[in-house]
Amino acid sequence: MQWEQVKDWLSAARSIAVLTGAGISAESGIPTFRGEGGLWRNFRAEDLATPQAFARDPLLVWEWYAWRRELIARAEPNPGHLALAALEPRIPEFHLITQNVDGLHDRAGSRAILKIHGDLWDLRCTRCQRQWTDRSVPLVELPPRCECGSIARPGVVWFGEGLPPCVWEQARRAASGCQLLLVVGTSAVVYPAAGLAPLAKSAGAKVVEVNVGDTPLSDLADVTLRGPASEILPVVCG
Ligand code: BJW
Ligand code: ZN
Repeated sequence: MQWEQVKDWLSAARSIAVLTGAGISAESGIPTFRGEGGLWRNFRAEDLATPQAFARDPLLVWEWYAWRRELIARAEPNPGHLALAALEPRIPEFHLITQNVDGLHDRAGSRAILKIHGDLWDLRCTRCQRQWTDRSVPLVELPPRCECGSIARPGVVWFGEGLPPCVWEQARRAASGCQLLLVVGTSAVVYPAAGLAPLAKSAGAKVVEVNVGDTPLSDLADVTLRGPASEILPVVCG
């Protein structure tokens, strides 16, 4: 059975990388970007998660983030996040690469987290570039402002922006050096993150996908486990 096979690979591997996307947090009650319920006021992520959208209407973009901050503040890590956190200390070389900005991996106890799309709780000044963390929900003012008086933006990566170079380099290295890449809950349509699985595969790693549906990676994966991450991960990582 495929689940047994993956369980064996996970317990034998000395070097594992995991790539997670919004699907791992779906069962914590956080909407994914592209599935059902992923829309906020009929906007797609591609309409809001861009520097152009923010320049045009910072309040609208901040309202989306304020809505998400409230949902996330109320959410708890689910058994999928917890299973990855429990796997980490058992593997000599373990890297968790996440596209998620919700911080649920941190709250589940994961340590080596590479946040390639940033962090929702970080803010950055659009003028002086000062960065800080603000976990208050709701935010005191929208859009939030820096001490210097200018508008702040969320500390996340939008379409058309580069990923944090150092974090991205570590993610690339983790994917190209691992024996097994576990890809969990991502539609694998957003680059460069979606390129990590082909990179791992071409470097000789096994690729295992965990997803409720098909993705462009499903054919490349050595094994695809179909179902909710919160049910599959506790079994295969256990
Ligand atoms: C479950 C489940 C359950 C549900 N259990 N599974 C090459 C080709 C084409 C385009 C490009 C390219 N290279 C770059 C681009 C442009 C662009 C891009 O990729 N566009 C495509 C959409 C076409 N990429 C970029 O712009 C990136 N930057 C870049 O490339 O810089 C270099 C550069 C700079 C300047 C000029 C030129 C090049 C940046 C991408 C940033 C993405 N940002 C966002 C927002 C982050 C902040 C925020 O959260 O607000 O990141 S967009 C959004 O999508 C977010 C996510 O991290 C990302 C991926 O989404 P994810 O996680 O996969 O979620 P979903 O909803 O798509 O999928 C959920 C999955 O879960 C589904 O498969 C479900 O089936 C599954 N699921 N429940 C298991 N219970
Ligand atoms: Zn400032």
